[in-house]
Amino acid sequence: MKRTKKNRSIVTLIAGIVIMNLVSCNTELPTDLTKASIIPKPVSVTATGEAFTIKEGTDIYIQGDNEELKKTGDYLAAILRPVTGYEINVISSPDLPPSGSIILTLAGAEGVSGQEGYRLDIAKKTITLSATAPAGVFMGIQTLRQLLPASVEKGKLIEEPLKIATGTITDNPVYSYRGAMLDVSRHFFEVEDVKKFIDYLAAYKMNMLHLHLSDDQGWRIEIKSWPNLTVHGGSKEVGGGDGGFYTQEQYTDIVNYAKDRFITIVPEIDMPGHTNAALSSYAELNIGGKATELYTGTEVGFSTLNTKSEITYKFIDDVIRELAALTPGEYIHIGGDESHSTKKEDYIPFMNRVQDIVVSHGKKVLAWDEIALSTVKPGTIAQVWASEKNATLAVGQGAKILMSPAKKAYLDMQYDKDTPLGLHWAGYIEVDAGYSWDPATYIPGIGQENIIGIEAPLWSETVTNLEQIELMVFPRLPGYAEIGWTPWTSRNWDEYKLRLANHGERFDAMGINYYRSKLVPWPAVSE
Ligand code: TNX
Repeated sequence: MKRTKKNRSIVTLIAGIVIMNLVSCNTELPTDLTKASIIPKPVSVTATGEAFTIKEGTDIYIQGDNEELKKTGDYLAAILRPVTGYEINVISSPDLPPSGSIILTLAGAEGVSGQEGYRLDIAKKTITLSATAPAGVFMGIQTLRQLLPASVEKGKLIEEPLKIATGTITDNPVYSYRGAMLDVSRHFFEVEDVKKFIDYLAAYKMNMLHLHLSDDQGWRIEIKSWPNLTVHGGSKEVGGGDGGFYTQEQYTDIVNYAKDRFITIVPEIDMPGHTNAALSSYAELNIGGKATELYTGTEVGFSTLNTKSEITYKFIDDVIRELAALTPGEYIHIGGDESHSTKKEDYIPFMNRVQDIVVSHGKKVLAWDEIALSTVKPGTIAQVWASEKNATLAVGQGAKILMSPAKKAYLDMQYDKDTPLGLHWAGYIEVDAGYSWDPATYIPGIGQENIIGIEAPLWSETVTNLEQIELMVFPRLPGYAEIGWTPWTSRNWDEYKLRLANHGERFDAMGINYYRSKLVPWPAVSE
């Protein structure tokens, strides 16, 4: 290239921009709120160009006489205390808080819609987080958390003062159901691992955790009236290793831990297929009256309850009664998938009757999309995983849909052919493919008005521990969270991937073993 005067001035301009960027990175003064990498992307962000500093004496003020709101204050204080070394008191008081405070309030949430919506006003002297319900305040706290440096996630003392860029965020989700599923049947995961999983969902504003509690390989929830389900049926897992199960006390502990994070547990008892663990535990549930062997392989579709025997319905009624009593959430999931060993003429009356049992215990039914072959009862939700035809049939019967199409949303699908774990029967799902689809146009004729939300299931045939869970879940989970929260018209992979890249440091700080997809421009610092 000829060294003209014009060229030289372009070079000088570029050099100037590079230096300016370097300077702004080094000083680490967050002053432009619109530049923050928030996932899911909020509805509206405006910046005012200054910063709020957390100082000695910064306290959290609770306005509104509400126990749950107070708990959100404790939750925020527990994040801030170890990293600041300050006291961070949580004070319930209607009085005007002093300068330097963080205020959590159920008043004045102007322009905020829904229970999970929130408004975050960050000024130089105060932060005010307002919502119409404690759930919204909790969601706003997750945003605030992402405005702090990634190192906060280590939970260790940070010497420099913590600063947050000033401005206003108003936000609310598109869908009311935003969740993931964990299959604890094929491989069993301890309570502590489930709690970690819950923390990951909470960080990205997901609000539902579906636990796949029974399958051919293991029964994982204590049922006091049928104790052999867990004693025998929970004793193994895929590969032949020891299984495990949750006692009712442990299950309640999980439910409460989730509830404190505004997450609802949806328990699944899969039937009439995927029932070998139960069939092996009680001979009377089998068609021939003979108990099966425990199964530790990964085939599907070979087991069925005896749909023609009354003892089967007594069994289901007992199980659902105990489970419903332990579950504050509105849904019980009854599976219904891949019942290849149940005749269609038996499947239909069975699913009809089991829906009635769930309703008789005061709960609504969730089931895989095959439920559409039966009479879908009012309030039943069909979870679409494979069949668009079933989805259309379900909507035709007035049902709402939960979107979990395997080709897009299955967390057990490999990213590519080199992924060391996972399956690929529904295809490979790289991070961009998992993100770039719209639930409301995925199936022709099924729009947003028919859909309650999105769920990303993690099946565990190949996944045996938390580290492996993390590899399949991250970094795809934040994308599913954003699909559920942010309008399709505000989403775009090329912009999202930059925000996601900045979360690499957060994953590192949280100790998450994530897949470093080549499609995401991870910053060099988190290498
Ligand atoms: C299909 S998805 C299944 C599960 C398997 C999964 C593996 C569904 C309702 N049934 O039994 O674990 O594929 O990806």
